Amino acid sequence: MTATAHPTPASRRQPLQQRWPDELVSRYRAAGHWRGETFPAFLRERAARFADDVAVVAGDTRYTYAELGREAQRIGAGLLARGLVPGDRVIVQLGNEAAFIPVVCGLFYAGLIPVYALPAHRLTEIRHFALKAEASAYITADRRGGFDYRTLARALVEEVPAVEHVVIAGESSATEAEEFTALDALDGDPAALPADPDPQSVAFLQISGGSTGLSKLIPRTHDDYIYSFRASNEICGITRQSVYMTVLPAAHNFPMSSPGWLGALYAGARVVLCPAAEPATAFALIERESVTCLGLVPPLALLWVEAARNTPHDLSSLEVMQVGGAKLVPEAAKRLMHGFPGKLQQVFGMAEGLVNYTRLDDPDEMVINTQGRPISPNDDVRVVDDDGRQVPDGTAGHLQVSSPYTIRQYHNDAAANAKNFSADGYYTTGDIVVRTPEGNLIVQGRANDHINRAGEKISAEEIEDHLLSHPAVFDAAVVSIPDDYLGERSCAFILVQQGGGEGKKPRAMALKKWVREQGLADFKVPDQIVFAESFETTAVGKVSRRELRARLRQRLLDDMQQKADEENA
Ligand code: AMP
Ligand code: DBH
Repeated sequence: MTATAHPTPASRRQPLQQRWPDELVSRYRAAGHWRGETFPAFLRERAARFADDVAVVAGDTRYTYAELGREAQRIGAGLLARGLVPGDRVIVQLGNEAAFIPVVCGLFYAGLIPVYALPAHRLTEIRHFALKAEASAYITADRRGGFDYRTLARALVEEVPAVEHVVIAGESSATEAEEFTALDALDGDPAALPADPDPQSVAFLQISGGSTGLSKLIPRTHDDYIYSFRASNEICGITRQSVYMTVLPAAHNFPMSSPGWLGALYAGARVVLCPAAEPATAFALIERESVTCLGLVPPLALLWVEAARNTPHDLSSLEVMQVGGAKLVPEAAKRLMHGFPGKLQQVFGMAEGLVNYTRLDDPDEMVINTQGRPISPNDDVRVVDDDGRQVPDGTAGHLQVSSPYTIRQYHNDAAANAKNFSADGYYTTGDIVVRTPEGNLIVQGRANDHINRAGEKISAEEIEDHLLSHPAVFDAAVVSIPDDYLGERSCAFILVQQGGGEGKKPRAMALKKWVREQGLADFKVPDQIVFAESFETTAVGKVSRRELRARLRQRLLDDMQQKADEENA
């Protein structure tokens, strides 16, 4: 392939790496956490060992382990036959559909590096992933949920020519098949698949919710990630007899690895992909497939528990109901604990690594009041004050962690690396937590300005930048506001331009439309817009964005409280 045909030759790309200090590598190996397993090796082994067992159920499609292996190898070998080479990065943007798992497994077999996008992402995000990861290919759907991903694909290849291959899953007409490659048309010789990779090499790039600016890319290795779901299986009781249902988007780290569909495949269990999160669809599937374990974000769990009261469906197969991604308050936890069959499990995790679980045999009080404790005896968790000094148990502080499955660096992002890792390599999660004497963590809030909207993380800074690009906006501050249903919603405070030709005050709807038109995931559009007269930055000296956001937020909360008091008076 010539340099012009491939604008970023493999040799000139940012290398993929994730390295732990030698001393830790020895420790993790000696402890049996890192066993030298790789994705292609374990997938091949399961395809042979559990050949006739059902591995994946998605809509009307069922793959046995042997069929999944064949389908994944066809896709992997087919991509190599089209000119991709091991090490190339491939953006995958698919929902909970039949193609998802074979595509991801196919990339593993081919030594290609998946970059996981969510179905909600739009051009702004996908372009960012393509540039940051230096991706060569994009695998997506035709039309899903009223959105045509082929229009996104066209815009992407136009703007990022290095993305030379677009593969479309789903029904493609003949003309489209010429423009893009149809997933079904991929074909190649499985004998051409490469030898297994180094277990310490990077297997894929996960994405972070993004606390500042756009999402960061998270390189995870074979050894570290496989350890995280193998150990999760034990904690969550996943065995060959389990049926794990993926309700949240399968590309999200929680349903992928905690223990997720990967944990389920590792155990030889059955994975059910739930195409929609509403109770009617999900409950019917739970009954039909006798689902034993699934994970939800708190607002969804609360919606389900209401619906479960008088559902005609039999949910009694449920053994473990996991809730995580955002804070579950004790009152809500109590409701869930008594509203579903099986055990409630709180899960506090992050795509960067560390995952905490309440254990299935923990006392109710602990399951209700804490977000669990780390997976591993080698999870070195510390809670520190603003100056980095450790605080005693029971005192709130910043959560930091060094662990056999927590990254030591983001991909291709020196600024984020400088900001999010301590001098001795600990990842600073951005969460404010209290540790109990038993070692459980209680999430109190967070140190950085992101909005956790029903588990979807939104960077205040990213949305402010988009609002500021509107000609009538002088300044913008985006904050989180408590919301009964979502946990948190986003609110944008706007200062409009005074005078001038373009100073006409825009309407809230127009600003929301503006943000949407920047080609962003819908969940990032501000839920609420408040026009402010001033930002009252009157205090001496410069007010930080953080402080400004905190003040505006407090002002709005005070107003809301006052209104509520007046109504009650
Ligand atoms: P990300 O880095 O995008 O994977 O998001 C991980 C973040 O989600 C964590 O650092 C927490 O802020 C938040 N989070 C995940 N699970 C929980 C939970 N159970 N309770 C509170 N916050 C959570
Ligand atoms: O929110 C998350 O990112 C998350 C929550 C629970 C996660 O990545 C996980 C479990 O693995």
